[in-house]
Amino acid sequence: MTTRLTLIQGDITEQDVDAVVNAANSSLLGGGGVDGAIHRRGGPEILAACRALRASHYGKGLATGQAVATTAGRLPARHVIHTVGPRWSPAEDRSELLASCYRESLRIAAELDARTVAFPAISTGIYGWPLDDGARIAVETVRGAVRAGVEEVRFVVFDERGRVAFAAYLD
Ligand code: AR6
Repeated sequence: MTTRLTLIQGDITEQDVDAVVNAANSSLLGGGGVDGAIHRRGGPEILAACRALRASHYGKGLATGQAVATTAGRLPARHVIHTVGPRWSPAEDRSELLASCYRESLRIAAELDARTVAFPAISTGIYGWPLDDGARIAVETVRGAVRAGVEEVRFVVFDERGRVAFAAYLD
């Protein structure tokens, strides 16, 4: 079975998929951008689940490049997979950490038997990663890491710039 890679311009919180990936930070306790939108729209159940993770296995928070799942609360999705992208650095190549976010999130999606997974353009907002490079890493990594059972990986971009950046690698 082949995994379809699709592209949608819109709001990731509105996606009717099995799992939505959150561009979180290591605290797991919320923030701006995608993270803020997911917690606002998903409601307090997600934050409660994140607090429980911090109180158990993730006392020091979630490391960059790793991923962990919680309930999706009131979102249309069933699961939120929180992953921590690297901040862009002009001095250091952190591409492998960004690729790891996509790989680890897909691994967890497969563990959850998710057939449809929506990804934002991790690190390309508040964390400052150049959009074009972020799109390239996203698409190349997902192509190389498709998992049995995952039928669709949907890249959800906020604006036209994002759409153009991802379309260049998906065509
Ligand atoms: N739906 C789809 N894409 C969105 C949405 C949305 N609702 N909102 C923003 N984007 P960002 P990061 C796009 O900043 O760079 C938070 O404070 C946005 O245009 O959400 O990984 C966390 O807590 C950009 O292209 O994530 C962390 O501290 C992309 O999603 C930090 O920000 C990612 O932007 C993570 O920063």
